Amino acid sequence: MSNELLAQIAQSLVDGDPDATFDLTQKALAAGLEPLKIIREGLMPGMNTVGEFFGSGEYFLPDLIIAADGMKRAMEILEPELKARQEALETPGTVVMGTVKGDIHEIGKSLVATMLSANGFKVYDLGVDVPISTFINKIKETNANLLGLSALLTTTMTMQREVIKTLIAEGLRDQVKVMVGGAPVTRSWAEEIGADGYAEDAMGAVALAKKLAG
Ligand code: B1M
Repeated sequence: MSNELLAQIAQSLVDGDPDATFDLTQKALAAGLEPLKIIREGLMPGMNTVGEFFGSGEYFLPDLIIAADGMKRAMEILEPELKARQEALETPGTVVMGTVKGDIHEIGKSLVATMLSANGFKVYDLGVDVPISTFINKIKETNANLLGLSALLTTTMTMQREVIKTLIAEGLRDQVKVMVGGAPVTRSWAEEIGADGYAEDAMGAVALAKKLAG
């Protein structure tokens, strides 16, 4: 039953039916499925299939937009559930986070931000297409000890390096630990650009942030 529901959620994204994604997600929650399981085993596989179809030329931009709408609507009901499941924790740190300049992919970044705040971090989510100066100003303003940079495009990954270079130039590099992530980002890329860590997914980002916050 639960596997069937998760498969239906994935399929609803592939079919471009946001209403069905929303209804099925509600049904899955009502059936007692954990929100993280719904994301990992329903929504993510669906988005990955949509991405593959787009990559192979079978789907076009509107298909991506509709799928993203379905995922966002599902996240609207899952986010409060994710937060509600965490106990009140001592704040392990302050995170400034966003998707880098030139990149408007927001879903993964928002999921990471939600999971961090659900785990007690104070999170300043700057959104998408964030200029370097906005990251820098927010770090100065909030005295954040962590910076999260999301990039979903091979063409915008390089912005992560530019942000780190600017942190060094501004004398802020010792103040913040930098985490990077996003579909094309790898551990070796993180090392190459001098980031402090890489996480593959939102749970990995929480574990990494806890480690980096010391
Ligand atoms: Co875009 N897109 N897209 N897209 N899109 C990808 C990324 C792509 C892989 C699809 C493909 O071709 N197969 C491809 C990138 C190829 C590449 O460069 N390697 C691509 C492309 C090419 C494009 C455009 C250039 C298309 C065009 O215009 N011709 C364009 C670029 C726009 C821009 O940013 N300037 C574009 C546009 C869009 C939409 C706007 C239509 C839409 C986004 C809508 C939105 O976010 N509001 C969109 C979508 C939906 C996708 C796919 C299908 C799904 C992304 C997603 O939301 N996944 C995507 C294919 C794919 O990824 N399989 C694709 C679900 C989300 C929960 O996962 O974002 O990976 P993800 O986040 C994960 C991890 O990556 C990680 O944790 C998250 C949760 O587990 N993570 C972090 C993310 N950030 C992290 C930060 C961390 C740690 C972990 O620490 C700080």
